[in-house]
Amino acid sequence: MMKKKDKSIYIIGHISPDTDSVCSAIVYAHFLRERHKKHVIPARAGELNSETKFVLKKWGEKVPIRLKDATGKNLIIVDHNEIDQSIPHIRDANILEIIDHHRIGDVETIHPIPFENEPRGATCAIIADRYSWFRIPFSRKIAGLALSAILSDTLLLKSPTTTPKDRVLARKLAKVARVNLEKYGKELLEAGCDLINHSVNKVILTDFKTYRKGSRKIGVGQVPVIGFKKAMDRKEELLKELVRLQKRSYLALFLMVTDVLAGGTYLFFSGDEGEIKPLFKKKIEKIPGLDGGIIYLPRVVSRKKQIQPNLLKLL
Ligand SMILES: [Mn+2]
Repeated sequence: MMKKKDKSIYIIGHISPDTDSVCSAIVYAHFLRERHKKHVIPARAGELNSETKFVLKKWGEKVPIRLKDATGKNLIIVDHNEIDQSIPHIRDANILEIIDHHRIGDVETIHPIPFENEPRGATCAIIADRYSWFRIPFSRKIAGLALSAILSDTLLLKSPTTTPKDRVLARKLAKVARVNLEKYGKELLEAGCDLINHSVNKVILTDFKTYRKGSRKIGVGQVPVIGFKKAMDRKEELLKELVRLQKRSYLALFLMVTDVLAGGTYLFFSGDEGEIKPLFKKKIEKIPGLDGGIIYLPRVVSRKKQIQPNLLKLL
């Protein structure tokens, strides 16, 4: 018997999924169904973090199915456009559309496709705009999910990636979702802050991105915290694991420990200190007997806007 071809269209965000990636898939799937597109299925590219679990529970949305391989699948890609951040075999997928708010990466297609990229606070903000254009009303749940994505990615609208349009949109969504923006935003960020209590390996790799040029590869993890005490109590353990992972396959490896309420980041790094130090021009804290180091970066919260452009110089 012939195997039936999978006609479904999966909407999927990046690996190490965050709230924006997951909610973008759900909200865009809902939008497309409203536009009478059939067979659209929101998916996820990995385990959910605790913040996203909190969000889905809060708004009564079920966990999207997990996609482990892109081969032969019809995909709409949200919240990324780099092969290294996609599920395996993305080159063998049929990519139908991309919506993103990151730098233009290296995902290639055979045919021309709709590709919307805008420097906004969250991919889900770009998607929410489409509801307005097509006059599709937000249900309370969809507003709640879109709001969660925006508040998560912009750290309660405080990240420098936040645009004026995002602020207006977030206030509108909060109204429809019937939540207090500040109060709900804090609850959401707090829900994500238990990651620091997990194993050092999980702390580094849960919200993790790699960037590559040829065989040169760097990686940057980020862990949200409220107050630095727990992280700094474990700094030796964290740096040791970072050094171990870096030496295995990375030119340089970083972990941003970011205070999501007060702002500010402790950047743990492992790699060529002579190359990394000039990028930040800040004092490096060393731990005796360990390579790498720790740099305090006041007011830095955004990997994409405040860290990544600097680190890409290493490639
Ligand atoms: Mn995003």
